[in-house]
Amino acid sequence: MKQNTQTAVIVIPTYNEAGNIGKMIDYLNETTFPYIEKKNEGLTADWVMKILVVDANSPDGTGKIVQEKSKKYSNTYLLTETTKDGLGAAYFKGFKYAMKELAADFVFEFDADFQHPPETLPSMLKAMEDGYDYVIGSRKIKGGEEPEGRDFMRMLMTEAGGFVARFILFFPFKHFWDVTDPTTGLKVTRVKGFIDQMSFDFDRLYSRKFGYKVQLLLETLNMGAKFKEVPLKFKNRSVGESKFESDTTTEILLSCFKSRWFDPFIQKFLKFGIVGGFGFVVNTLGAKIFKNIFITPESNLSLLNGLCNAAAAELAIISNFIWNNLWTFSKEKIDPSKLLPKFLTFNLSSVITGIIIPSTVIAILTSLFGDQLFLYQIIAIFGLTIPLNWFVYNKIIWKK
Ligand SMILES: Nc1nc2c(ncn2[C@@H]2O[C@H](COP(=O)(O)OP(=O)(O)OP(=O)(O)O)[C@@H](O)[C@H]2O)c(=O)[nH]1
Ligand SMILES: [Mg+2]
Repeated sequence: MKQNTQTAVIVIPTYNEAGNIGKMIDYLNETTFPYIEKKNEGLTADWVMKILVVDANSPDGTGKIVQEKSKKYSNTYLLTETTKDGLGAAYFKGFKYAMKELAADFVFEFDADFQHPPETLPSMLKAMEDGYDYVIGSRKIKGGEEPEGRDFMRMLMTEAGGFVARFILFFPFKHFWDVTDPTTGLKVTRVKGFIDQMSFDFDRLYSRKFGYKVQLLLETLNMGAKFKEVPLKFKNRSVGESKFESDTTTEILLSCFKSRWFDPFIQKFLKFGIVGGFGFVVNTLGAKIFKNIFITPESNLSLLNGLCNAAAAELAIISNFIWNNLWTFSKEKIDPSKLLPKFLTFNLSSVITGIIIPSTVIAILTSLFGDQLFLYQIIAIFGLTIPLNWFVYNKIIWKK
């Protein structure tokens, strides 16, 4: 029978966790891993489980304890940082090490302080066996929970913060609805195709602290990860001091905002919007300028207005085409040999999406609901022209 061996590395960052880390390493090695080895909970693979502690050179001797444990358990490793560099930085170092030195197929993000029950690990491994790429523990779905006795402010921060984070990161798209706990700390990610495709340069992190969680969440989902949430019964920290800082909430929300703002899709859409807005200016101003140039006392005004608008509209179409090609879709820039046919298609589609379809709809709306031209124009521009253009540009004109 073909053997199916998979390596999972549990990355545990620590700062002053001397009261927890020894117990955690013992518990994982003596209770959790043997349970996984016996293929409980429907597991089928031979899981090689490893622990990697990334210690921020803790003054309380956390590192010493891990070193002692690594003598006892050959699957337990210590990576010591020179200083406390932030949670995100610690995970970046840990992921790199797990991939290069420990042959990881999967990497876990896991807390030393027993807030993430080790009992959750088997169900996460099972999901990975089922083909998921990214499995996260959620406090918000059925079976998940927040610890008891949390003070009101912290509860409020988690609830409101979680919702706002979700909104900023994903609204109105699919993951706004299906990611219920965007700031959860417990995760496992597939290395092949995901972790091994990421840059672990710290400078690209919007936050080296807790905020890295939301940045990586968006990035991993953007990479097309098949993701699933499993219930997380979040506990109060077992012993030791909380490293939760008063600026953590702000820092997370800022990371959400930056992650979304610099998201390639959003950047593209913003540029598309700016180019379109500029096209609108070219159209209106252009018509005025042409009129001033060509008007004479003998002019037929209706003919003149129509012609000036047509010329200005064409100018706007040309401007839209040029700027979208050079800027919005710079990564999908059209090959010079195809420029003419693409431009003609663009022209035709602009007439259809910008004039024919909206004008027809405006006419229909008027006959149905009476004369409300301005309202119908707004509906037509935002409800039809913009989405249709976005679709045509992405799927036809600048299709990769
Ligand atoms: N290596 C490293 N570990 C860190 C750093 N900051 C926090 N940690 C550890 O990472 C774990 C998660 O940190 P946080 O979730 O930010 O804070 P926490 O202390 O668990 O907060 P509570 O949930 O209130 O207990 C903790 O167990 C810390 O020991 C850091 O800068 N470097
Ligand atoms: Mg904690």
